[in-house]
Amino acid sequence: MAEAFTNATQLLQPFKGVKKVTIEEYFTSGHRTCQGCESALVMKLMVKAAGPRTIVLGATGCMYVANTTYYTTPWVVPWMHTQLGSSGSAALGTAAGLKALMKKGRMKAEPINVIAFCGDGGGADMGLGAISATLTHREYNSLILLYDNESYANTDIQLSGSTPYGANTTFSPPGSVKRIIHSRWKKNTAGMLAAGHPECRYVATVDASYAVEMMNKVRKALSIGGPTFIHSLDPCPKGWDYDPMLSHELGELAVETGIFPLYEVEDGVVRHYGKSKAIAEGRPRKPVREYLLKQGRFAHFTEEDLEYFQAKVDEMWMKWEIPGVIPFWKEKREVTPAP
Ligand SMILES: Cc1ncc(C[n+]2csc(CCOP(=O)(O)OP(=O)(O)O)c2C)c(N)n1
Ligand code: SF4
Ligand SMILES: [Mg+2]
Repeated sequence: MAEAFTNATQLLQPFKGVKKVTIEEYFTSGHRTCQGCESALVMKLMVKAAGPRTIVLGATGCMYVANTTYYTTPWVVPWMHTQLGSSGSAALGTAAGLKALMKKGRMKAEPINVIAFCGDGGGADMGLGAISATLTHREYNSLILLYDNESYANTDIQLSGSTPYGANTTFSPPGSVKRIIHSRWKKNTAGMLAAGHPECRYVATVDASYAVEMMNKVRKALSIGGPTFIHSLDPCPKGWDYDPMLSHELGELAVETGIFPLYEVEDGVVRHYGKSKAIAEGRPRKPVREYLLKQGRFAHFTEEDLEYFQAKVDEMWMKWEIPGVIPFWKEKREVTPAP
């Protein structure tokens, strides 16, 4: 049976517009996420894009806990929980296990999608080493999707390495003596993983406000083979403190202000997408205040804080070696502020 073994992937063609998206759902009712939870939408779109021959592995966090409460679950495909920092290990182990079973003839040789998801706490912080290791193994096909709600949300909104500068979290409440408790800039997780993993053929950023683009990036990641990585920015009404009806709008504003660039790195080639492409080509960005001031977690910001945030985002687009993707610059360049 060894001859029957194949390392092929499913060839998932992109959806050509919203009307061509398949109607079958593999993440259905039965979850208990908050109203307006964008991460739940990301799960739904992710597995819709992948289709039924898929195994989903979920690290601890909201998308594990709220999706498997008291023997209920919205998952229609096979699903397994893994430890908070082990999305990478689960992806690699499952892909290797499937390969071994198929090679030995213990199961039918066919391409099965392996997707492991993690939150920003689990992926950008605790499980970064395991993700990095997985991205070095070209012989195993898997996708790791990091859903970034910018906090350890499930345990009541503690700050992570992905929390934006200045945000109010349970670990960084603004005080009367010190207003900005969290004074570190957010990690550049996708850029870091793309730049440092030559065996990984595909890294992308997504935002569920641009749903078809998001699903097509998932399909590309699963089709291309080897280990791949996607970073999704997910508005979280509870942690970001806004009316749930604003989730979609905030997802758009994160891109339109240039705070969250949409791009992919495929075999070393960087492509900006949609509004991020226009911004990279010189189109003006919306001021960051339009995004920040819609969220209670930035309600304590003064003009000075807004200016600092704006200057850092300006730097991403005006100074970085590859705008919005790879930092570092060779020489001093003037920064043109947003209008
Ligand atoms: C090793 C370990 N430390 C701490 C916890 C407690 N814990 C469970 S979920 C969670 C938050 C995870 O945050 P993130 O990965 O960002 O996912 P989110 O809850 O935001 O969806 C924490 C700290 C745990 N389960 N395991
Ligand atoms: S806390 Fe945020 S990420 Fe968690 S279920 Fe609620 S909206 Fe979703
Ligand atoms: Mg989180």
